[in-house]
Amino acid sequence: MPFTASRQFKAAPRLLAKAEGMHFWTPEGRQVLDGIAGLWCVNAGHARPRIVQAIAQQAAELDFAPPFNMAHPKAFELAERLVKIGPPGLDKVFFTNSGSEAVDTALKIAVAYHRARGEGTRTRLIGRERGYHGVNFGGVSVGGMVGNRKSFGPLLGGVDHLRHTHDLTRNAYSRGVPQHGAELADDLERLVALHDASTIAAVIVEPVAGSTGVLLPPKGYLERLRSICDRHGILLIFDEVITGFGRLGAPFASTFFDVTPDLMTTAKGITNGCVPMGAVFAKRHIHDAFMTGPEHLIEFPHGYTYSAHPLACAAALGTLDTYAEEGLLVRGAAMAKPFEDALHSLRGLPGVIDIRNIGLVGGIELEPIAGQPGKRAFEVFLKCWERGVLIRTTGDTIALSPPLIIEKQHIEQLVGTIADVLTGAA
Ligand code: PXG
Repeated sequence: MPFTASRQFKAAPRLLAKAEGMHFWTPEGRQVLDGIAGLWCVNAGHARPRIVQAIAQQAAELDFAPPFNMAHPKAFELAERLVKIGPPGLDKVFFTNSGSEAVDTALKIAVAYHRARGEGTRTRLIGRERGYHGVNFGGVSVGGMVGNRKSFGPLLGGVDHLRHTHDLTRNAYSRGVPQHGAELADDLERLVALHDASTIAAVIVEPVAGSTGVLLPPKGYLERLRSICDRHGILLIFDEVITGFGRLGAPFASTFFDVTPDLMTTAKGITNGCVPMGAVFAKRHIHDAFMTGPEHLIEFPHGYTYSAHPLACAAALGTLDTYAEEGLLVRGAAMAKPFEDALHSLRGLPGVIDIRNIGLVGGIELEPIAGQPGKRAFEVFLKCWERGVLIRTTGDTIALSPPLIIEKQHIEQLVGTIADVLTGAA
């Protein structure tokens, strides 16, 4: 099983058999509140009719169309719809089937782009400590979660990492973005001084890091990273696999922070999690740099059998319709305050050492049990599950990312259950 303690799971399996709106049901019919939108992906809630119908109709009409040398209309319709809601200037889209594939695709685009424009020495990729960019070799190489890296050999060569931005001594219990740490972006200048800008293709960061434990960018940090990249001709890639599609209360983190990357990776919420899909958004000039040479030759030798799969495109179009009809891409802004207040009410409960929040993302960091990192949070996860609430934990941080349709009573149940578990209430 993916990222699961398999023996522990086999001993006491946790199964889900049905889902609708804010809830799952187990095979025995027990209702479970979804506090994490599946895995940061079911942003509009479960089993939304427009998406269900779109997938069913598409399967009957055109189940598959080869994406090499051929195409189907919905792929272009979807790309056009996406660039309308995306950050300004990112008006070209390449489809993949997951966030991991989107990341590796974006890294390949970055390196090939510099080569196409005659700067083939720019091959180095810069990630960040504690970053998560999926599980393929490129993404793990630029990623910075040691548990995901240490077992897999030397990974990609020519990769370096910025320092992470997590700083409990200065920023504990910040509401929204932390005040301190913009200067950590200057770490990129250190890497430029070490490697020389002429060797660096791109920097990839999550605008808000999720998997590693909900780490928010310090105020001014992303702006500073953007300007250092500009100064040195380095492409800036935002990995928006979890922040895309309304998670922060704006369509993308890029929109929220008003910092525009050169490439942006997305997945998850693009289809509301219903059909696997990812997409890389690129600035037009990056796309155009490839459009040279003889016209019968392939400009970008990359892609997947299931790129722009018809079912995924149909699901994504149904998803965008649902988001638009219900204002979901900005609903997180309206719900952010009640969510923030509820989360911060946990301050002072046993074991809690920090609370972080932005939009509809919450992080509750717990003091690890000495010598047993991760155990305390995992026990909270198990107890919440027993009490009908699904949360996520990573290390000793509880990460919350509920569907964007969440109402106040769900926030109360979600946070109230965590409070009961932390205080040991029955
Ligand atoms: N980039 C980022 C920023 C992600 O969060 C990926 C890439 C990879 O996406 P795929 O579709 O290949 O899984 C992710 C995935 C969690 C959790 O609970 C987060 C992810 C996946 C599973 C669990 O934090 N993010």
